[in-house]
Amino acid sequence: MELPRLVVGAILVDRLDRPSRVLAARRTAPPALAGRWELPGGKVEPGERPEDALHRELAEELGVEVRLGAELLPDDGGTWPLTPGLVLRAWWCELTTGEPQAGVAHDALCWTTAADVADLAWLDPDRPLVARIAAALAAR
Ligand code: 9L3
Ligand code: MG
Repeated sequence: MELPRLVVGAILVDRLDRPSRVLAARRTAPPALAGRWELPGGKVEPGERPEDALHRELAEELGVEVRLGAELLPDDGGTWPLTPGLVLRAWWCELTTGEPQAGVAHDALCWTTAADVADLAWLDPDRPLVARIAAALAAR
């Protein structure tokens, strides 16, 4: 049994210390996922540190640099399930350089608040994270 492949995702907020908005990104591919919203990110390459992979993915997908904050951990302290062969880890982060631009991976970006973040058609496995994010945005 192979270890699941790691995917990293960004909880990109307007500011780490008092977040009120989080960035949602609408996928273009594959067809089964196109049109659904996600926390931007992607697969960690072999030998790559997860945090480095997240910086790389955000540069590639959105054209930005970020400062990483805390990891959003599930209640069991492990990873968030995606599909049988994939698990997700996600970090809070804020912009340090650039404004996010939709590139090839996404066809729309949206800054959402506690009031509307849950209304988007999120990827199913991102939904438990979105619930936690919405609570944090509401509690600021
Ligand atoms: N995935 C799910 N939620 C996310 C991300 C960034 C990715 N927040 C899933 C979608 C793909 C797989 O992980 O099946 C790899 O993502 P990518 O490399 O295609 O972005
Ligand atoms: Mg990606």
